[in-house]
Amino acid sequence: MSFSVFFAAVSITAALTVPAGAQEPGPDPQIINVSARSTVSLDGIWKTIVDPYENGYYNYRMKPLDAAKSYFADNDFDKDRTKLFEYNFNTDGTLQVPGDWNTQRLQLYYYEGTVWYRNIFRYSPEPGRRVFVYFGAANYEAVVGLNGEKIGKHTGGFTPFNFEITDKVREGDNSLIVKVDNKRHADGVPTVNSDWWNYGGLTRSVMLVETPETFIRDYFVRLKKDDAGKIDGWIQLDGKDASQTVVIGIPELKISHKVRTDENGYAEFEFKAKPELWSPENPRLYEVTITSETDKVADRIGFRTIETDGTRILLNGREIFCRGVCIHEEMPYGTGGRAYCREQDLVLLGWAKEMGCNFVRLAHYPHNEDMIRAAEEMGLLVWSEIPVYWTIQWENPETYANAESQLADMITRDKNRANVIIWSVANETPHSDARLKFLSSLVARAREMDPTRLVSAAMEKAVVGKDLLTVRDDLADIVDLVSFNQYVGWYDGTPEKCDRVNWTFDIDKPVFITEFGAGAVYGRHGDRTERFTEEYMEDMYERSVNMFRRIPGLAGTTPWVLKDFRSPRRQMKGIQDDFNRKGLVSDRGGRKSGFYVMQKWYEELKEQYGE
Ligand code: GCB
Repeated sequence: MSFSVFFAAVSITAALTVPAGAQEPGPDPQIINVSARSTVSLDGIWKTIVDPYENGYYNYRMKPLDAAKSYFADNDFDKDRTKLFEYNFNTDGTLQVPGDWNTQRLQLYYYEGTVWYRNIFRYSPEPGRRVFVYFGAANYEAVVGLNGEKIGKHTGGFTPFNFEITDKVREGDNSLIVKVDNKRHADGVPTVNSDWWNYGGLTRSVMLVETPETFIRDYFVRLKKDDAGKIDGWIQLDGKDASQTVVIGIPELKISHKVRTDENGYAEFEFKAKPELWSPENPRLYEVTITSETDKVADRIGFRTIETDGTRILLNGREIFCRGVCIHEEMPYGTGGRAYCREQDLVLLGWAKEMGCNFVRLAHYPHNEDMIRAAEEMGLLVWSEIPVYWTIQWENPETYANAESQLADMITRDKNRANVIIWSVANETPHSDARLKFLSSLVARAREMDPTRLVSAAMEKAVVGKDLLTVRDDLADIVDLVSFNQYVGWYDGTPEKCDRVNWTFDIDKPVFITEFGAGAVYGRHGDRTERFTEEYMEDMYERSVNMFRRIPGLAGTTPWVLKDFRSPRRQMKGIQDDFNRKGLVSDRGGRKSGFYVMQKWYEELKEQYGE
């Protein structure tokens, strides 16, 4: 790709700046649909050591320690008191996995650094069976070790990764140790500045995934682009018996289609089919089985088309209005904390449904897999995003590689979900040539991996005249939507401004407002002009809705944000208390005034456009 060429010139300098310790190998290619496989859960209580100076990883010259001298060795002072050890997993604290550490231990509330996790699990390896250790996510960087050996490292806080441990796992007790570090980095994705809590830890489930020697690692099954009478896609096997006959079965459609994989374990397929289409009013999923000579995996897959035509978004050929809301992956009730399971996801998505949504923008990073699957079953369309947020290092090849691998991991995991219709490559990024190059490359990569969906980004508004607004961004020419965040009535003036401004667009693409909103404390009342009251919020939402009625080509809105969420940027005591208060629902579940304004408007739009 042109971008890689562009970066090749600067990569030598970058190589010199790779931090010490980065020599561990990266993970193996992602195994998809793990919940349908033979797995052993490693969730539960893990022993931990908080290590702010990374004593367990670097020596006093800040050189990475040999595994035998590091905490990966899991030496136990209690076993031999003649040896010098200055750590002991047995006597330190514990943390629940999955779960962030910030909300589990008061001392770790603001902590950004390294925590070591240890899980001792019993196992019985079987000949002919491969074993992988799979992490749903670890924020932000994880170095994994097993039985005293370092296995590898993964960077990026919101995507799954797996390492093969077939040759390392042993009969009986095994010690799995993970160094998780959530320090923010200027060259990271996201970078040092963001408006959400940097929850650290093993934030999603950890498990062993067992497979046959040659197994079905990945597949893409979808309605063929531009030919809705066919299903096409591909299959990727992993293992030494690469060339096999594989059968794609969809019993309800009486389909049983055979293909032969090549010497790399890869096969493409295409066959005629007329499935009932997935849509918000009929979230129809089919049982799909993929059976090779050595493995079998089952999934539930929906089929639909998504495209744009001028300013319209067409789902299955019919114009839709995306009645959405933005969601952070945070627990629905109580003190905050990263959400990690279906039950929590169902509450959040239930609130969106109650508001009248057919769409959710999962901000600003890939959410857990259950969130997407639950939304798919409930008939909620999804915008899925990577944390290329605000001002990241556009000229840094390492940063680009990191962003691209997060994008690829997100697409790999969720590409078979019918409800995901938009991949988003960024949020509110400042214009420059380097940024345009960076984001265009991400867009190209997303389209290359998945030609069947829309690709976009949350852009920003521009002022082009007195009270005349638009989007002026070269990125808008490249992506499929003119999607942008705007805060007229909150950051930009007061609510009456919504009555005055007009919007104009010279690009013939659907207009999509990916954010607007106002802060309010649930139950706080006052005059309509008083900030942080429900009255102010209501006024702002009512006037915003009236403004939206005048926006030509508007095809979707996702107010910011479903629920109050924790952010260290929100410091005003008594009002914010470390929460961004733009939630339509409070941190404890109270519906605020804006919720009902949106509910009413979405009811109207439902009548106009249908579900
Ligand atoms: C934005 C950001 C979002 C913030 C929000 C706010 O534009 O995209 O992440 O939380 O504004 O509340 O300021």
